[in-house]
Amino acid sequence: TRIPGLASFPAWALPRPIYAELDHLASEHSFVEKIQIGESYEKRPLYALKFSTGGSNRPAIWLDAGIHSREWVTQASALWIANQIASGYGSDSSITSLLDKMDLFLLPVANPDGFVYTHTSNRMWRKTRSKNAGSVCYGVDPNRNWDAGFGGPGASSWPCSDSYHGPSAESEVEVKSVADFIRNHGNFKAFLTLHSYSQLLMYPYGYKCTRPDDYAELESLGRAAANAIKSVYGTTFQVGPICSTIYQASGGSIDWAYDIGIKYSFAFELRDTGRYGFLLPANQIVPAATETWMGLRKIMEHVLKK
Ligand code: ING
Ligand code: ZN
Repeated sequence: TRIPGLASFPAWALPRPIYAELDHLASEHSFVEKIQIGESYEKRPLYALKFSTGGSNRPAIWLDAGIHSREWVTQASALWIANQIASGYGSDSSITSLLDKMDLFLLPVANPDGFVYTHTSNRMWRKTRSKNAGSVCYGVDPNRNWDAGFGGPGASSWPCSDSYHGPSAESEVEVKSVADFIRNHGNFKAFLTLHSYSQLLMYPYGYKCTRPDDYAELESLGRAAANAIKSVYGTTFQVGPICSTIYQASGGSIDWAYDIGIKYSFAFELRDTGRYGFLLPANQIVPAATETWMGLRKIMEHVLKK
């Protein structure tokens, strides 16, 4: 098989079957490359796929998954979507025109230490696994650790909380690695991130409850993407700003991306609405990934046109 069996890997190496699939995609397609954008707190590589058919520093789209480790459908969907994009170049007109003009970067396991921990110790672990000075509790919420309203409402200053914001913005190396990569690149046009669950498609802001300057465009694009999602299996996604759609939350990645000038910044919350929650059955992975891809594609088509 392409992916070595899970059983043949020690627990610390658990993301390796995913990384093997990244290698496989890179070996099969000349325009796909595996890059390392950093290293986690426990020294696991942060591997991303770079899709690029040429040019230099083309306008680019960012997509990450698994920043919250227990949201297992997101890492799996990201891998399915990577395969879809890789195999669609040259046959799917929307992927082809996108990759003829833009680059795409996909980070399928944004929090590998947490991901391993959800397999070995606590299936419900959400945060990183960094040590907190002066506390017996581990980990920082990596979606409260970005430099966007850092430490404000909707984040906790208590290290034992699941939404602990950490000692300072970008204290988590997993967050800083992505932020540095985006800043250094300098030409990102869209920042897309996958979470679960709740079936939502959200745009800024989360750290404040005011509408972003691009409200009208983001709302109508969000609705178009939700319609594309619905067209596959009838799954409904609610669309709106983070604050009014889910809750006020500071230090989130898409608020940071939007405030540094990346207009098309969206967070997806994939299936379901709570029946299974984080424990979504494996037979829903491909349907969830398929409908999510339709929504992502709608956004990517719009970004390309702009
Ligand atoms: N939900 C997200 C969270 O971090 C979110 C919602 C998205 C907040 C984007 C802020 C920015 O709480 C889950 N399920 O993690
Ligand atoms: Zn999440």
